[in-house]
Amino acid sequence: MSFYGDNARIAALATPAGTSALAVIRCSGNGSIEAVRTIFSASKRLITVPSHSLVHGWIEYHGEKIDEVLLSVFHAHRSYTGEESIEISCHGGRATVQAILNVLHTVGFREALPGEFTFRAFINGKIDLIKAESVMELVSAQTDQARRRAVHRLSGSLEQPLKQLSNRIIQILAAVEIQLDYPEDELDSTVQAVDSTELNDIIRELEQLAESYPYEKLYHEGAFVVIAGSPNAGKSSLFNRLINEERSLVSAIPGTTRDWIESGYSVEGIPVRLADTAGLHSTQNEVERLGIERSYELLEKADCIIYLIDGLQGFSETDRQFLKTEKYSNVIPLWNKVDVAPAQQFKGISAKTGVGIPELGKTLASLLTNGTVYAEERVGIATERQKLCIDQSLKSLYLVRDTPDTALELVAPLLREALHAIGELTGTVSTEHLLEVMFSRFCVGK
Ligand SMILES: Nc1nc2c(ncn2[C@@H]2O[C@H](COP(=O)(O)OP(=O)(O)O)[C@@H](O)[C@H]2O)c(=O)[nH]1
Ligand SMILES: [Mg+2]
Repeated sequence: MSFYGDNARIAALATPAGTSALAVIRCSGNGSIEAVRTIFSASKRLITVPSHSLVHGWIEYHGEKIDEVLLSVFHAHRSYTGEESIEISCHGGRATVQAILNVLHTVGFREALPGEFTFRAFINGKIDLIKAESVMELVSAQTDQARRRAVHRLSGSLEQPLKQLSNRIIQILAAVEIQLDYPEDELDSTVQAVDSTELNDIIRELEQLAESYPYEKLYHEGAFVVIAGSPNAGKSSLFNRLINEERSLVSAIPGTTRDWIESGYSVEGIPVRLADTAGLHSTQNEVERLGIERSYELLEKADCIIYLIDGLQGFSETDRQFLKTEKYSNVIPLWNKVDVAPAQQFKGISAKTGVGIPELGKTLASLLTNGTVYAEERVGIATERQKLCIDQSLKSLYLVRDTPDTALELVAPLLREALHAIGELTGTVSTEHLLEVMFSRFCVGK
C-alpha cells in the first residue's frame, strides 16, 4: 500500500513542458513493456531485448504513426523505480508529447503524480528516504554548491553516520534490556546500565546534524537580500553590478526606481534573490510614496539588507533614522561612490568601478551563514522532515540522560523512540535488527 493509492502503470513527461528538440516520457509499472508493445512498430524486438537496451521504432495507434521514437527498456528490479519501465525519447513538441501520452492512457497508463516515480523507488527498496529527498534537491538545485551538496547526500553520505549512531544506541539499549531481564544479584551492580559518556557523545553528534540544517537549507532554498538606501545612493547601479546585467534603470534623477525589481544570483554558492528598491525618503509624490511603502515591506522579509549611503551627499536624515533603528537584523551599511567620495564611515564601495564588490560578496555570505563554514564533505541534513526526526530522537535521548539509573525501566522505551526517529529518517525502522544485535552480542543464555 502506498499513499499514492495503487501500483497502476504510470506515465509522465520527465522533461520540461514546452518546445524542445527531444522530450522524455517515463513509463513504469508491471506490464509496461507488454502495454507499450501494443502501440509500437518494432514490437517483437521490444519484448525480446535484454534490460537496458535501446529500441528504435514508431509509436502507432490504430495504424496511424504518432512519432518516431527511441525506447529505453528496463526490466523489473533493474530500473530507477524497481519496476518494469520504459523511457520514450520522442520529439519535443507539445502536441507530440500530448498525443503519445493520450495513446499511453488508452493502453492502461495513468498520469503519474508528482514524485511518484521516486516514491516507488523508495517503496521498492531502490533508495531510502534521504536519497529520495536528495533527488528532489538535485532537481531544484540552483547553484553548483547546492548541486554538489545534494549529490553528496544522494551518494549516501548521511546514511553511514546515521547507521553508526543507530547501532550505538542499540548497544546501549541492549545493555539496558539485559539489566532489566536478569535479577540484580546476577549482574555486577557497579556497572552502569547506561554508559553516559557514550550517550553524551551520541547526543553531541545528533546535535551537530541538527545544527547543520539552517546551513544546508540556505544552500538549497537560498536567501532574500534587499538593497536599500536614500534616493540616488547607487542602489540600482549596485544591483546591476551584482547580477551582472543592466536590469534596473540608473539615472541621476532621484526617485527613478519606484517598483522593486528582483533577480537571482549566486553569492559564494548561495542562491540569492536580490531586490532593488525605491529610495527611502519622505516625499509628496504619490507613486513614489507607494514604492517606498513597498521598500519597507520588503525590508521586513529580507534575510539581509545592504544599506547604501550616497557618498557624495553624506548621511541623510533617513539614513540616520534607519541606521539607528534596531528593527532589522543583518544590515550591511556601505559607503558608496568611494571613487569620488572617500568613505567617512563604514566600508567603502563603488558600484560604478567595482571597488569593494568581491569583499561585499564575502561579507554577505558570512552573514547569511552566521560565519559558519562547513566543508562540502561535511555531512548535513537538508529537509524539514529530516530535522524533525533528529529533534525527535534528541528529545528522547535528553530524557534518557536525565533519568536516574534507578528508573531503568523508563529508559528502554525512550531509547526505542530515539531509534525509531532515526529509522524514520532513513525509512528503515526495524526491530528485527535490534534483536539480531542483542542476541549476537549478548548471548547470556548459553
Ligand atoms: N561616481 C559614482 N557614481 C555612482 C556610483 N553609483 C551610482 N552612481 C551614480 O549615482 C546616480 C544614481 O545611481 P542609481 O543607481 O540610479 O541610484 P539609486 O537611485 O540608488 O538606484 C547615477 O548617476 C549613477 O551613475 C558610484 O559608485 N560612483
Ligand atoms: Mg534606483
